[in-house]
Parts: sequence; structure tokens; C-alpha cells
Amino acid sequence: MTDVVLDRGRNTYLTAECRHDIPIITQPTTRGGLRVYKIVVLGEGGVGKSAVTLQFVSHSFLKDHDPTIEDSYQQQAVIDGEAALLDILDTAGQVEFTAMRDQYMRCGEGFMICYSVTDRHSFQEVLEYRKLITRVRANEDIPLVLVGNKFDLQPRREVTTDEGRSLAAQLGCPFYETSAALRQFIDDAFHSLVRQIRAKERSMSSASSSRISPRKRSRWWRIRSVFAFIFRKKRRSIEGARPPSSP
Ligand SMILES: Nc1nc2c(ncn2[C@@H]2O[C@H](COP(=O)(O)OP(=O)(O)O)[C@@H](O)[C@H]2O)c(=O)[nH]1
Ligand SMILES: [Mg+2]
Repeated sequence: MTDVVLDRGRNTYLTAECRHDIPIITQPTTRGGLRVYKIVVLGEGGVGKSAVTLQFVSHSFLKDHDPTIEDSYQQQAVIDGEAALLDILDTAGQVEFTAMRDQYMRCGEGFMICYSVTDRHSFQEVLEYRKLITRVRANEDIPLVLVGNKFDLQPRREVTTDEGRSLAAQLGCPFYETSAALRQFIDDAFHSLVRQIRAKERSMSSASSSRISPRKRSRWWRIRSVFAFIFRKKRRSIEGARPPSSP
């Protein structure tokens, strides 16, 4: 069994950590020297997942994107002064299994759940998407952002901003009302995911460095104090050997 497989959807190769026949290893990956952030965009059909994604990657609003297309897009960005490569899967609501979606769900580092502020049903479905993530990634603290899209369509609004806010509080994640049509708050939503992934990584690395066992630490302290003792002794003997300084 090789460690690398062909991802037919993107004609690229996936490293072992993304294969679904072996356990998930949440090792950060890099491409061309850039840290790759794997992001999955979820939500009911028609809420604007593709419009939001394509605005982020290509700064254009496509009115009629084929609703059945599920594809991934790469976009570089500088977030808080640090370069990043976002690898975004724009899911499409097919119920059937797709190998690419499965891989992204297992290897995704951040998830964006979208609803449309003009469609209450899509808002009610948010919790189902949250459950879907939990099913694949149980017991994991997953970076998440809630997006209420199409806020430019005020006359057709069915979900208030407060309702969105309180659902985000329930999910414990940031919340943005976006407009793919006007390209508003799109970058903020994606950047917030990268920030959460970085914060998670920082807290994991500080936790692992503080995980030095007390035994190891005491061994280090013992060595350190032996050296300090020898050093003090040597200094005293040098000082003792010196002729007394004249007044
Ligand atoms: N007015 C408005 N229309 C939008 C917005 N986002 C998406 N749409 C439209 O909503 C429809 C569905 O969008 P699409 O991105 O295909 O939804 P998806 O199925 O979730 O990927 C399309 O006709 C889009 O042009 C938005 O922010 N404002
Ligand atoms: Mg779509």
C-alpha cells in the first residue's frame, strides 16, 4: 500500500493523512512552502455556498452556478501578516457518497455552515450540518463559522440577525451575515476560520510542550543544580586562590 493516492476530482495527489482507510492525522500540510488550510463549506442547496466561495477566490458573482457541482478551490491570502493557502471544498447537496467530500470531511480543518437569511428552512438545517461534522469528527474541537448569506435581500428576509447570533452562540462559533452579491463580509468569514485553526494549533503546541513529565523536569533540574553547584565551587576556589587585593 502506497502513501500517496490520486485525487481524481482535482487530479492531484493526496498524502496518507487524507486517506479514509487509515486514521485521521491532523498534521498541518504545506504546498509550495505555504501552510494549507483545508476548509469545507456546508449548507442547504441554494443558500449561496458556491457564490460565497467563488467571490472569495475569484472576486466575481456567478448568478447561475450549476447546483450539482462539487469542487475544490485554492486561494492564497495574507491573514494577520502571515501567508496562507486556503483549500476550500464547495460541497453540493448530493446525498450519495462522494470520495472527495468524504476526504474533506475527514481531513477538513475548518467548517463553514451557511444558510440564507431569506430561507428559514436552511437556517433550521444548520444543526443537522453540525451533527454531520460531529458524526465524522467526534470528540474534536473543530473550528467553525456560521454564515447567514444573502443579507442584501432585506425585503425577503425570514431570519433575523439576532436569531443568527444566538444560534452561533449555541454552536460556540463566530457569526457573519454575508452578501455574495455585494462581496460583503466574505473575507471575514474565511479569515476567521484560519484564525481559529491557528489558535487551535498554538494551544495544541503549547499543551504538548507543557506536557514534559514531572520526572523529566526533575531530572533536568537535578542536572542543572549539579552544574550550578560545580560552578559555584569553582568560582569560590578561584576567588580563594587570588591574592588579597591591596587596600
Ligand atoms: N441576492 C443574492 N443572491 C445570491 C447570493 N448568494 C447567492 N445568490 C444566488 O442564489 C442562488 C444560489 O446560489 P449558489 O451559490 O448556487 O447556492 P449553493 O447551492 O448553496 O451553492 C444563485 O442564483 C445565486 O446567484 C447573495 O448573497 N445575494
Ligand atoms: Mg453550489
